[in-house]
Amino acid sequence: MYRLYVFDLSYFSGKMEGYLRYKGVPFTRLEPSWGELRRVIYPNTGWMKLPVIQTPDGRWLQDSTPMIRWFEAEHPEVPVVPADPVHAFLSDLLEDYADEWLWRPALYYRWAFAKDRALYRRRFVEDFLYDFPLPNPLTGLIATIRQDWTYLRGDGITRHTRAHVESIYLDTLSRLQAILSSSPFLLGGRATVADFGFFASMFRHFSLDPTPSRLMRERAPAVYEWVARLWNADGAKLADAPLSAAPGEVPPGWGPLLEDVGRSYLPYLTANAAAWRDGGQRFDFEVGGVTYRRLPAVQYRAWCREQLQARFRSLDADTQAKLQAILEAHGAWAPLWAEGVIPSGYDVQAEVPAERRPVQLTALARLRGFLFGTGWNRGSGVRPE
Ligand SMILES: N[C@@H](CCC(=O)N[C@@H](CS)C(=O)NCC(=O)O)C(=O)O
Repeated sequence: MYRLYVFDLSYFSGKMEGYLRYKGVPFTRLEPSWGELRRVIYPNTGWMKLPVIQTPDGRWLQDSTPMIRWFEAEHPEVPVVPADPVHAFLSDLLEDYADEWLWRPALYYRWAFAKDRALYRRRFVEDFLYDFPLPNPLTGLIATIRQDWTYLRGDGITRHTRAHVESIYLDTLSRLQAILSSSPFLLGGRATVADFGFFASMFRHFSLDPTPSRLMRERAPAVYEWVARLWNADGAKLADAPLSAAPGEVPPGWGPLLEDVGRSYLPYLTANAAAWRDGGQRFDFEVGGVTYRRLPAVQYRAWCREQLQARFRSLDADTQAKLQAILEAHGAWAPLWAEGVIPSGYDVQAEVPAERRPVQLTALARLRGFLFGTGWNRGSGVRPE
């Protein structure tokens, strides 16, 4: 049995659990406390982040996207990567976009509004911080301040940018509503990695947190329905369900999402990777008429960009030509290659990207982990030479 470590309220945990349920891969579900996160997950992976999977032979896996690729290779039945290479690349691109670009609005809606914040202050303590050695109300207060510092103020959210952050959620809702009003999943009758990418935020944050959930129910009932459909779907029963697009075609309704990717996400990924390469901890990024200031340079996201470029280059010439035409038509070609290839150094020590090795933690790392958890970058965040 695989051992899946999750937080019940977490974005990427919901994505991973939804994926394993859909695939029919059996797993034991574990919800670690803060103490277990420090004692078990941190030394074995170098990071205090979930989801994490321990394989039956004792290996540790981390990061939902490479974990899904790992499972696709180990359990090829019920594939969620489309067979057509054009669809496969586009769904990888949307998965990555949804994973990383909806994170900021998801954290914003959870922690910026009084009702949501009060609920999650309490849930954090009851779900996993119950063994933090302070009285619960104080623990909840510290956790709230930490989320605000790390993911709101620390991620460029101010009164100047909040309308833009909200527009990312609201625009995504209308794009998904348009697709899911006439299709069970994003590419027709079966789920793909693109569905699981959007599921991360749409399930555990937007459909459940009071403020964005109300917006979803009012504006995008088909998205609300899709969240439950995906959670309940048995992929094995959908193996022959038809897709909504012929090989090589852009699936219906994906155009506006690809335009968002080209307009906002890929330029962000490039700015992030360039800041990482140049040794900066923080960088400013302008998009949609606003400037996000002092965004953290995130090594994992430099790796995401590197992976998208590598995946494109691994395709045959005919597929590359088709994809280039599609990406150009949606303004996503030039931004994919701006500044060329920027090595991330993220998984240099790993044989497979998802696999983690035990690490020696210094006393300082242990103390920092105890007080604040771990930050955006895993371990020391080794930069490539
Ligand atoms: N790249 C990772 C991200 C994992 C992640 O950010 N997990 C969040 C919960 S959704 C976490 O554990 N956060 C703890 C923290 O904020 O330190 C993935 O795809 O799984």
